[in-house]
Amino acid sequence: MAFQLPELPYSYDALEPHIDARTMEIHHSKHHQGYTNNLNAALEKHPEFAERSIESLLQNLNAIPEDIRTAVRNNGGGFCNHQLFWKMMSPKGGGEPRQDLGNAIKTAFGSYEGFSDTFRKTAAGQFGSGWGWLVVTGDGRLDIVSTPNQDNPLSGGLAPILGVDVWEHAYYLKYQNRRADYLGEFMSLVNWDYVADLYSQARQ
Ligand code: MN3
Repeated sequence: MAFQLPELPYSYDALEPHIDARTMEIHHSKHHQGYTNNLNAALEKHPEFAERSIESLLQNLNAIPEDIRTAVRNNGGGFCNHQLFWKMMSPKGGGEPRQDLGNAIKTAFGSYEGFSDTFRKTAAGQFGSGWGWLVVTGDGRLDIVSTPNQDNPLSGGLAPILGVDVWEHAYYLKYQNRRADYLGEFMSLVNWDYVADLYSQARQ
C-alpha cells in the first residue's frame, strides 16, 4: 500500500565514468529512500490519499489536505522525480532521439544541438536546487522548463518526458561546482527509448 523505493534498473557503478558509483548509491539509497519514507509518513495522516497514484497526487495538489500538502509536494515530488530520473538514464544511453520524438525536437528547437543547448542552459540556470525538464504541453508541443526544489511539471499541467536533477547531491562529489560539466555528461546517458515512450504516452 505504501510507496516503495524502486530498484535501480542497473548497478550503482553502471553510469561510470559520467556519474560515479558513490553518488548513485547515496542518491538512491539515502535521498530517494528519504523522500519515499517522508511521503509515506505524511500520507499516514490521510490514508485515503495513499491509494492514489503519485501522478494523481501531484496533478491535484490543491485537493490534498493542507496539513500534508507541502510534505506531499516536496516528498511526493522527490519520490516521483527520482523514479523517472533513474529510468531516463542508461549505461547504453546517449546519441540522438529518432523517429517521432526526433522529428518533434527538430521542429521545436531547430536541431538536436539546439535542443541540447537550451536544455542544458535551462537546467544550469535553475538557481539553487531543482530540475531541468523536457515536457509536453497541454496542446501537445515540446517545451523546456526548470522547476525549483522537487516540484514536478505535472503540478503545472505539463507532462515531463526528460528530467535532470540539478541538486548538488546529484553531482557534487565528482563535479563540485561544475554543474555545466555534469549536464554535458548527463546527455551521454539519456535513455531516448524510454523518453520516446513517455512522449507517445503524453500525446494519447
Ligand atoms: Mn536528487
